[in-house]
Amino acid sequence: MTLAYIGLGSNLEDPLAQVTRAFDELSALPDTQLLERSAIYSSKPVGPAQPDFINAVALLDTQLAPLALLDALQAIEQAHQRVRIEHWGPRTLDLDLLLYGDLVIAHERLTVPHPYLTQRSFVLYPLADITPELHLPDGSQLSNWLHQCAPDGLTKLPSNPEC
Ligand code: A4P
Ligand code: MG
Repeated sequence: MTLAYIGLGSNLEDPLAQVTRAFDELSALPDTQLLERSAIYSSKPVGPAQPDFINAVALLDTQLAPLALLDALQAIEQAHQRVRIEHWGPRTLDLDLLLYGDLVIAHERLTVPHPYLTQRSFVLYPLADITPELHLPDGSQLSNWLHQCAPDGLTKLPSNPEC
């Protein structure tokens, strides 16, 4: 079994519902357990002008190999009627494989750690909700990256927004 961190993002068609449903779908993946969910955040878009995002991170314990896990993540994106129009553009659901154990992967379909992991507050802060003491495969500490990345435009939502 391998610990894998997944970044969830949505900014179309009820983003909070998209991300909530995606957590359930991650927990139903074969040979995989959903161990932890971060808090849910609202974030200002990085990239082209578009609606604000909802972002979160999930921690999985999985027996799926990295490319099989990517296939499974893309199948979930497809089930959310994800349409790829514009790079970094708006989307109903984006699932990024952030970390897969301590592996470093440079495959034509898959780069791990995710290339922008250390630059994005909407990834770093939810990762720290789950594993504040996390180290990246190169030995660097999540907490050091966090201190270099201000949480600009990032808002933690109350755990039960209905309350
Ligand atoms: N791919 C390679 N490595 C990975 C990986 N580690 N995880 C490949 C997932 N996919 C990976 O992705 C394009 C291809 O990347 C996939 O076919 C896969 O084989 P995509 O999701 O179709 O395209 P994209 O999302 O437009 O591009 P990219 O580079 O993945 O963008 P990001 O990094 O996902 O950023 N602003 C806020 N506030 N919140 C967000 O969540 N997200 C993005 C998209 C931009 N701005 C944002 C947010
Ligand atoms: Mg992506």
